[in-house]
This record gives sequence, C-alpha cells and structure tokens, in this order.
Amino acid sequence: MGLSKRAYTFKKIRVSGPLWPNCSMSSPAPNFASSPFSITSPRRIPKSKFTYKQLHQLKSYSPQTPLRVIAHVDLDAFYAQCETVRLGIDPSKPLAVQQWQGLIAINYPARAFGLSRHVTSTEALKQCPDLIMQHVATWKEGDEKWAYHENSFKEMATHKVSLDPYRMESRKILKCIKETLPEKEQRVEKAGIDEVFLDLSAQVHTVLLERYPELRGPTPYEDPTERLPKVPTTVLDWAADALVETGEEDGEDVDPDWDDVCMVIASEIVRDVRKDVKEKLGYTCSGGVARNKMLAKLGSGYKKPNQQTVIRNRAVKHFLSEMKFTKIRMLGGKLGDEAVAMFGTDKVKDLLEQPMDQLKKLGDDTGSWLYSTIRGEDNSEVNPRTQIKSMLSAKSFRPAINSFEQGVRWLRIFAADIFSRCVEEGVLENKRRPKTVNLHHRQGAQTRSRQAPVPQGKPLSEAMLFDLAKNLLAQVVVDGRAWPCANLSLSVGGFEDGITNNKGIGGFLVRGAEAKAMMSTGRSASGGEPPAKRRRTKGNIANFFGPRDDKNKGFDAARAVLMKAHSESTREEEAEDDFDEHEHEHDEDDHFHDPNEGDVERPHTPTPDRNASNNNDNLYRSDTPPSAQPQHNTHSLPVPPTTQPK
Ligand code: TTP
Ligand code: CA
Ligand code: CA
Repeated sequence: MGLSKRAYTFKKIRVSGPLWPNCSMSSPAPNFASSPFSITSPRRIPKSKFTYKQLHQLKSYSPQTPLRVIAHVDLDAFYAQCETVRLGIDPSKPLAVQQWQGLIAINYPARAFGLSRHVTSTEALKQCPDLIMQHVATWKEGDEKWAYHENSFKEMATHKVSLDPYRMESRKILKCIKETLPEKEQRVEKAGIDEVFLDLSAQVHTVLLERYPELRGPTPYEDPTERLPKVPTTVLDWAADALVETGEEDGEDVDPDWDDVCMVIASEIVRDVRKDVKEKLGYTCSGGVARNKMLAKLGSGYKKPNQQTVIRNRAVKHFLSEMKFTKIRMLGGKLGDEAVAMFGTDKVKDLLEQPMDQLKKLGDDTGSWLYSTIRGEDNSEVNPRTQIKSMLSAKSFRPAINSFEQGVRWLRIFAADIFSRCVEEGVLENKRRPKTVNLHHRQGAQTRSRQAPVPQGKPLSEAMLFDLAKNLLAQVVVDGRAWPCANLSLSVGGFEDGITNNKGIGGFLVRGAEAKAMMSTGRSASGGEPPAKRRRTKGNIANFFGPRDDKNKGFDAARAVLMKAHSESTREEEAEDDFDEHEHEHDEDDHFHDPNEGDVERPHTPTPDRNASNNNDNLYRSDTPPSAQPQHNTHSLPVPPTTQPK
C-alpha cells in the first residue's frame, strides 16, 4: 500500500525544546536512541505515558495494550449502492431498494427527501416523485435461479426474495479490502453483509517503527516497563477525518502521545481501504477508528456517507457521554430496552452515575459488562474467521399457507437457494459441506423445528436437500396442528471442511445409520416440551398408525413421504447390518446459531423502528451478540463476551 513511503505531513511542528538537539523541521524522526538516554539529567526528559511493552504488544494484536487500533468499515446504503452500481445509475439520483411494498435500503440522495425504511413505496413516491425504486431479485417456483423480475412487488404470494446479488457484492468488497491490506499483517472480521472490523495493530506497529526508528529499541535497560520517548511533534495531520472532540477546554493542548500517532496511521490505512473499494468496485463506505470494536463501530456510523471518524482515546469519555447507549453494539435490542426500562433513561451520561451493583440488577455478568462498556472498554478481539458456518432460507406467508403440498413447493425454492449457496462455498469440490439440515415451522405462536443429518457418503445435491426438507416437513405435519403456517425456513449448518483423506467405504456406510437417525430427528416446540437431548427413538413412526386427522391437510401425502423414507432406511439397515453405527443425538439449542460463530443470515426480528417490510424474506446478518439473539423460550439476558476464542 505504500504507507511507509508516504511523507508524513505535519501542519505544524513544535520541537520540544533543547532536549532534542537532533530534531529538525524536516525530520520528524529524531534519533532518540542516541540522545535522550545519554543526556545528563534524565529526570527532565519528557516521556510518553506508554511503555515499550505496550508498544511491543501491538505486534501480536494484544487486546491489553492501550495503543491498540481497531477500525470498522460499513458500506453506505448498501443494497441501494449495489443497485446503482449494477444498473450503472448516477449515484446522485435518489434510489431505494424495494421489497414487496416496503423499502429496505435508501440511498443518501433519497434520504434528503426525508425517506426512511419506515415508508411504503407509495408514500415514498409522493415524497420524492423522481425516486428510482428497484425491487430485490426473487426466486420464482420452478426457476433454476433467482432473477430480477418486472413488477415483482405484486408477486409476494409466489416469489421469494433473494439476497444473493448483495452477498456476491459483499464478497467482492471483502476480497478487495483484504487485498489492500498487507497479507501478513491483517486481521479482518466480516461482521455483517456490509461491514467489517479490522484490527490494524500489527500493521500500525510496523509503520510506526519505520517512521520513528527511535522506537525500535533495544528497550532501554532491558526494562519493558520503561516509558517510550515523547512523540517528536505536537500536531498531527488528520487529513479529512472527522475528529471527535475531547469536550475539555484544554483537551487539545495536551501534546499528542503515541496512541494518537497510532490512530493517525490507522486512519491513513482506512482511507486507503475506502479509496480502493471506491476505485475498484465503485462503492462508498464510512469508517470508524478507535481503540476497540465497540468504539470503532460507533465511529463508522457517526458521520455518513463516505466519511471516517476517529475517536482518540482522549475523546472517548466525551464521545460516549453524549451518546444514547442503545446505539452501542449489543445494546440495540432487548438488553438495551431492558436497561432503558430499568433506569428510566437511554443516555450513557445517566447510566454512568449508576454504581456497579445497580447495573448488576441486569445480571452479574451483564452488569459488569455494561459498566465497562459505557466507560469505553471492550477487550473483544477481531475474529478473522470469515467462513460461513450455516445458511438459512426463509419465507413468511401472508396469507398463511394451508397444506403440505404448498409447503413442499416452497421447500423446493429453499433447497435450490441453499444448494446454490453451498456450491459457492465449494461443496461440489467437497471443500466444505454442511452436517445438518433444519426446518423451522411457525404456526400461530408456536415454532417447531426438526433436524436431520446430511448423509455424508454421497455428493450433496439439490434433490438431496429437498428430500431431507420434505421429510422434515412431513414429520411436522403428521404431528398435527401444522396449519395455517405463517413462516417456514430451511437451514443447513455445521459446515465442516471436506474429507480430504480417503475415508473409503466408511463414508458410505454411515448412510444407513443416518437415514435411520432421520426418522428420529430432534424436535422442539417453543410452547411445549422442554428441549432435551434425546437418543434415537421410534420418532414419528408411531404416528403413521395413529388416527387420521382430517383437519390436518396433506396428512396422507406427508405420511407417504415418511413411509417411503422409513422403508428406504430399513432396507439400508439390512444391507449394512454389521456397521457400527454412531448414535445421533440432538441438542435442541443447535438451532440458534451464534452469529459470531458463522455467517448466519437470519431474518431480522421486526422491531418498532424496523418494520419496513415485516417480512422474514429479508435475511441479513444482525450485529447482535450471540447471547442477545432472540432466544427460544428464555428470558435470560445476554452475557456479552469479553474475549473470543481464537
Ligand atoms: P445497514 O448497514 O444498517 O444500512 P445501510 O447500509 O442501508 O445504510 P447506512 O449507510 O446507514 O449504513 O444495513 C445494510 C443493508 O442491510 C441495507 O442496505 C439493507 C439491509 N437491511 C435490511 O434489509 N433491513 C434492515 O432493517 C436493515 C437495518 C438493513
Ligand atoms: Ca451500511
Ligand atoms: Ca451495516
């Protein structure tokens, strides 16, 4: 990227008096190694507040060092930009992305007309007659692939939304960002469809040592607690960055220390990343630079579009105290609401007055997490995992659907959708493949889930996924009370790296066992039975012979599907009798994936300010922490993570 070669510009350089005889206006990097530690009265030497150890810790991305630099980059009006780029539309024209009658993304020119996600397409056109509205791509039953259809907003009953085009752009952007950063000094976490966290610590460390050779050591007296020399300048060049103010009268009078210099370097890197994304792919994004993820994320959203905000350590307190805590990562949902209700305020400032034991009314861990969070502390690591661990395809039905056959038609689309995404994950080359398939079914207030293992011995196919899905739905149907169904979703999870060593015939032998296990898949009902680990049982077979339920439409068809699967599994069992089958157990909680664990794309929970479409078709990754995700049947509060496993 050439950062090290770039001239480091200073608006003004004030040399720190006679202690720095070597320092000249043109060289911002005086040789400290030869001067400050050999001068006669060391006590007079002004020093940095940071130590050699803390500097060194940067190299290994330690969350402990106060010099740490994290960035968050978020695309502006993402889906809207995807459409302007795809269609070659002038980005200054107002444009919104439509999903059925709602708008799900609005570009900044359209926001100038006061449009937001809350308006319907009809209202939007009244407010902004020149608004370009592009409907998202949809899958139509029987189609091989999603497509952009004319008038698709009228096809809600027969089509399903596809966000594939945006996922594809998201991948390109991620790749571009990674290519901009030095290969060996990058740590990138995909945090959603249009955002990433970057831990810039190691790269900044390298640049720092290049620009300021005096920092290279050796550590004086071999004492890592020895403080670093002072920064040889008093004014840093922040270019076009939005600098958060310190809120203190003398806040800017304190000379810059190395944490400020680290932030300047990080912010140059972020500027380069943003420039590359714009030049190579045509997208603008906003960035935030700060000492941790929580602050960096607040920074990227602070000034939009196409800007970057730096929250220097000296500005953290002021920045946060002016904030609503509901804007903080992980406090945007239920936990935030709970805190608002409990303390009667949504302001950080007010919450800062609450002693720890008061905050602990939200739970011990949550309370202490909140206590440090509102003080700007967050030790969570940037997690470089970018691989998908599960995929979900869903549809909300309005009106609700009423028969097994109808459900099966949707499953065909889900299977095609998921299969095509698996193909992109390298499943065909057997690089990675899912281990389980899950079906979620909502009827009234009740959500039911069924899970089955994906047979491992044969190539994954769309037909296989479809058959598995159909089977799972059949199980729900024979259990009764399946209709009307308001929401159906299919997901695959437990992606594992493909079998590279030759497992031989064993892989195929699993089939019989798994086919059997399928008949006894895990079940959960949000209203009913508690989740329990269960061993293989007779499952739904008993229901075959139970009384026929005439109200249960599609019962016969569902029963036929199960009968067929059962006879197939017994046939395989007979053939492979001597195979030492493994027991298949299910942990019901498996259905709720940890978003930090994988690229789970989940329907977003409609909240009062997010009711753009109230349609679960719209799958996008949320930022909520694992434990803050809506949980089944529980009222427990999140215990936000303090560290993440590497
Ligand atoms: P955001 O990053 O939240 O929003 P944005 O990119 O549209 O706008 P901003 O410039 O403020 O960042 O979401 C990214 C995409 O996710 C967005 O373009 C559309 C989709 N999305 C929804 O479909 N529904 C939602 O409720 C939200 C919040 C986002
Ligand atoms: Ca965005
Ligand atoms: Ca985002």
